[in-house]
Amino acid sequence: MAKTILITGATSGFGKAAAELFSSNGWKLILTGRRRDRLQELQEKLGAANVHIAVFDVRDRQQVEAAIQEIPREFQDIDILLNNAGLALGLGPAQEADLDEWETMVDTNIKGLLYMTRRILPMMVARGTGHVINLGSVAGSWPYPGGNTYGATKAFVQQFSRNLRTDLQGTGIRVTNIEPGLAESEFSIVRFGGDAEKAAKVYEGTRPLTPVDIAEIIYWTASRPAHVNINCVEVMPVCQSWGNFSISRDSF
Ligand code: NDP
Ligand code: 8X3
Repeated sequence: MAKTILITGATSGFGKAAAELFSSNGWKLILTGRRRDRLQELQEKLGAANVHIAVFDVRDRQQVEAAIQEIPREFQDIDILLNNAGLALGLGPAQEADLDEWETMVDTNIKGLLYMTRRILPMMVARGTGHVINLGSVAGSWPYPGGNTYGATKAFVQQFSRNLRTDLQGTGIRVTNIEPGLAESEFSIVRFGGDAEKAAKVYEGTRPLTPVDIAEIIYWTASRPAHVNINCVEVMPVCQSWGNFSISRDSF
């Protein structure tokens, strides 16, 4: 019988690439996001019989609840929850940051992920099978200037993923945190408030990870034998690594 994956943030980037890859491997899909037109387009492309779409904002508990309740019977046995919806806003120093942007990142990357996980987990535990795959980031482990709240939300995702594993001990449910570095998607366009030119500069002269690279890692993680849990995967493009400790001179 075909397995089912629920993907948050399937309208773009990693989520969309994962939808295409899992679909090509015979999976049934529940695709979510706020942009209905993109979800409909994807549903048409991948085949309506195997794709259920749900348009909602992960930050809204009521919308999450309603969307899960409306999942048709034939899609209700969810094998994978891919908590992918997320965003960074801004790259300025903390002392100049926009508090609304910080709140949006917390509400999406942390609270949205919590709403989804809390709602789906009991269904997995009842069935004795399931896999929660979260999208963390290298920013959850490594600081960089301007990473402030974004990185901190991903540090939450990292530790929440590990803590989930301890709570789920003995249930057979798997948990994985995928932690990518530089990857080209709509991520930087969103980060810079729609400024595509500024976003393009982030990737100029680099060979970043692609959404397909990440989708393949997600698929590999999910297709390990049932007794194997990949706790986390940290992945960067070859062109990226860490910087020096920075030291300011003639000041503090
Ligand atoms: P994209 O901007 O291309 O995709 C983000 C997805 O999240 C979209 O489908 C968007 O859908 C969805 N989303 C955002 N906010 C909400 C919301 N409030 N409710 C529902 N869906 C939402 O970025 P990526 O594919 O690159 O990012 C996917 C994940 O990977 C994110 O969690 C990101 O933090 C993480 N990541 C990205 C990296 C990168 O360099 N690209 C590296 C490491 C991690 P819609 O707007 O239609 O709602
Ligand atoms: C996205 C990667 O380095 O821009 O999580 O934070 S980074």
